[in-house]
Amino acid sequence: MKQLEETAGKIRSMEIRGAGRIARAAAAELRDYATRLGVDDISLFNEKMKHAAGILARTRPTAVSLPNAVRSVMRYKGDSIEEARADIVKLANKFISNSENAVKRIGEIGARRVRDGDTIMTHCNSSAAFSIMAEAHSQGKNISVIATESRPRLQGHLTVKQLDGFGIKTSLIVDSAVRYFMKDVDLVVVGADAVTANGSVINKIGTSQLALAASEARTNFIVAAETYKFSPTSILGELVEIEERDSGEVVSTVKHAEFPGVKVRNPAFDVTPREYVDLICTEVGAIPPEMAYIIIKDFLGWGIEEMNSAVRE
Ligand code: RUB
Repeated sequence: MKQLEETAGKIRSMEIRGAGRIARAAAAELRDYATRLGVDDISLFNEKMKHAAGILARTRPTAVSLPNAVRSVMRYKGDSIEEARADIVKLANKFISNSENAVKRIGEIGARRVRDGDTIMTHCNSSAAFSIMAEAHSQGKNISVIATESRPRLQGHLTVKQLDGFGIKTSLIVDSAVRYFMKDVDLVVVGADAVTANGSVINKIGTSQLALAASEARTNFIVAAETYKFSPTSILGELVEIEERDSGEVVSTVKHAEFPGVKVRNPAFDVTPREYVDLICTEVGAIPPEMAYIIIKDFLGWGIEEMNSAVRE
C-alpha cells in the first residue's frame, strides 16, 4: 500500500502530471501493486485491487485518461490469483505501450497539418502536442513556437525547455499576451485532458482563451488527444469535473495575508466549445470535433452497462 499511496501522492502533487503520463503511471502502479499483493484468496485479491483502483482514480478529477486507464486494467479476468495477476500485467503493459505509440502516431498525423515556416502557439505542457511539433521539425519544416507560461504552475517552462532542447526556435510569453501575438501565429496546437461526446475539449486553464483569440484571427486550432482522453460517461450526460486547486499555487499565504478578505480562485482547467476546435488529432486519425462520439463508440469499447456502472461509482 505504501508505494501505491506514494504514486497517488505524486499524481496529486503534480510531480507526475499531464493526462497521458498520469494514465500510464496509474496503469503501471496497478500492475506493480498486483504483483506485490501477498494474499491467498481471490476474492480478497479482487477487493484489494478495486480499492487500489479507487485510490488512483480519485487523485485528480479532470483527466479522463486516468479513469479510462484504470478501467482498462480493471477489466482483468481470472479464477485464481495467478491468472488474475498475469492478466493485469498484460493489460497494464498493453495500455502503456498503446499510449506511447499513440503519442508517436499523433505526431505523425498532426505534423501533416504543419507547413514549412509556420509559427505555432501552444499552451501548458502536452506530450501529444509536443509530438506534433517535434515531428514537423524532424521532417525538416522550419517552425517556430510561441509558448505561454501557463500560470500558476508554469508548465510552459517545461515546454520551452523541451522545444529548445530539440532545436526548435521558441519564445516564451505571459498568458495574457496570447491575443497580442496571435496575429503572428499560423496554427495553435494544444493537448487535452478530456474530450466530451459533443466534441468540447477540456485542457489547462486558459486554453479557451487561446481558442477565442485564434477564432477571431481565423487561425487554425488543433487539439492533440489520444482516444483514451475521450469521455465515455459524457454520453450519459456526465460533466467532466473541473479541478480547483489550492489558492497557495496562485498567491503565497504570506502575500494572501495582506488581503485576507479576498477569495483566491484556482481552476486548473477550462472547457473549449467545439465551435472553436478545427481538428482533433488522435492516433486513429484527425477528426472534426463533431466525430468525438464515434471515437467513444468505436474505439473505447465501452458497453452501455459499463458506462452506467462508471456513472454510479
Ligand atoms: C496538463 C495539461 C496538458 C494535458 C495534455 O495539466 O493540461 O495539456 O494534460 O497533456 P497538468 P499530454 O499540468 O495540470 O497535469 O498530452 O501530455 O497528455
